[in-house]
Amino acid sequence: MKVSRRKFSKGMVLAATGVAVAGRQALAQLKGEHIDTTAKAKHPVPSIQDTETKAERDARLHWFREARFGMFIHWGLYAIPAGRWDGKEVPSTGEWIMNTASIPVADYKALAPQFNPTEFSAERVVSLAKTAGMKYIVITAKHHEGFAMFESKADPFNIVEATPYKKDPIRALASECRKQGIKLGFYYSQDQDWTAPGGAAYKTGDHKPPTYHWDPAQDGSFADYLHKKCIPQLEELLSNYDEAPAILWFDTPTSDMTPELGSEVVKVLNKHPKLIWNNRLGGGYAGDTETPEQFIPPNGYPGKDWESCMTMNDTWGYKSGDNNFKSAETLLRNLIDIASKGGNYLLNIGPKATGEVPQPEVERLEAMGRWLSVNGEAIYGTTPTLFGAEAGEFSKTEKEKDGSPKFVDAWKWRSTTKANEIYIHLFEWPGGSFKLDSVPRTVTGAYLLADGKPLEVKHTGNGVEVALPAKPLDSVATVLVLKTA
Ligand code: H79
Repeated sequence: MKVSRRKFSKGMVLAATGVAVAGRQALAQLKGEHIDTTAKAKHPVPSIQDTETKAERDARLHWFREARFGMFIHWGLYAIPAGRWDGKEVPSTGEWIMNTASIPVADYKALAPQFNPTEFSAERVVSLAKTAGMKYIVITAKHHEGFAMFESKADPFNIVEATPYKKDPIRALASECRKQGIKLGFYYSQDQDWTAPGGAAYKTGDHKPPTYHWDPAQDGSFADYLHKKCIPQLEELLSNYDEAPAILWFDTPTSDMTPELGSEVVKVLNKHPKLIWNNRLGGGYAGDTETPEQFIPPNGYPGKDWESCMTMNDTWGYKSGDNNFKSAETLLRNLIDIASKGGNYLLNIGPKATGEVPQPEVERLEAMGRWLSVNGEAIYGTTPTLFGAEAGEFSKTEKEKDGSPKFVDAWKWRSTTKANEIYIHLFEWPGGSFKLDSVPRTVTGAYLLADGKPLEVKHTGNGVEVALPAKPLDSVATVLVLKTA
């Protein structure tokens, strides 16, 4: 079946207006809303979040809170069609091509014998993440397409058994991450699986309820899929890679993941007390992290752990025709914005079917790394701004589609905090001096992080005025440090 732009648009509208209930739930989650905060009482098996103390949770999440910047990797068979099917551009993100173009299971599975990523180098990918200043990596072990990018005894549709490559890139990454001292997490699509009988499909779009499958080969029992493929593969991922995974990153829960079935997964997760897992398991489990997708929440999620996952262009999985890349400046300002609100930035790369990382992605990560090598102190291990109004304000007139007031960002500066420092990330260079009307600490000195030269500080009532040199030291963001007591 071919996809027309008109049909696709209808799917988007349905999803955007949340017509299907499960779709609405999943979209709420993408918007970062907590699904059900009273979940604790409702799920049959308590999860670690239900049973641990605050001190235990703080210890478990310590590295994640310090990290601030991670690499998402979307890599699978979808990198082969790279956004094109039957000679046409398919108008969705690359990793959704099977669903959007309604590709039958057998045709999609026929991609596996063509997958031979001989240019993949775990050493280069991990080095790239390190150069960028990233502290962790999360890679798609299995996306909605159902193809395991790891060696699996539980299901033959995997990179070792079904491709000429025959190697396990997750194993190579795990050993390289250990060597280079960076954490590794696994994305695993636990609910949607478009090639396993019984696996779910997102309950929205052009396909027909109740299953939204497009090929009878997808039909079956979700519980069977969960017990025969999902849980055994999660067990493999949790036990075959030494200290990895530090994170399990679930996605797009549907109504198929009942509290009972979700609790079957949680029994497995509970055996790994250091594991961090996100809020997308389903079944009423809140998980550890809020996961705003493709946006930065205006005020973060005060008191919660969170991570904005975002693409550099408009796709997660590689799409040959997508060159709509954000500038390194925008990406860096996003990182700073997120850090100032207490979150992490999980920034995506989409390697090609050969295993190469697209050059525009490499260049942007290298530019971010150059800034972080000078200014990282103002990002890693920081806590949120002590101010707040600098991020922007809710409009009194403009509304979002759902009727809530629209947040209008301001991009003059952001702030992050440590015990004895307030960092001011200046995007716009103020002429002569930088003024703060009110500082909730005593400022004892000031300098620019990039050169360390002392700057004159005037105390003005509750505030300060810091004399600045004529020009910024970095055109993207120059960090002013206020030493505080
Ligand atoms: O893995 C990435 C996405 O593939 C995944 N989450 C991130 C991390 C994700 N799967 N589903 N969704 C996000 C939400 C679904 C959005 C949809 Fe659509 C809108 C489905 C149908 C309309 C986007 C546009 C996908 C197909 C067309």
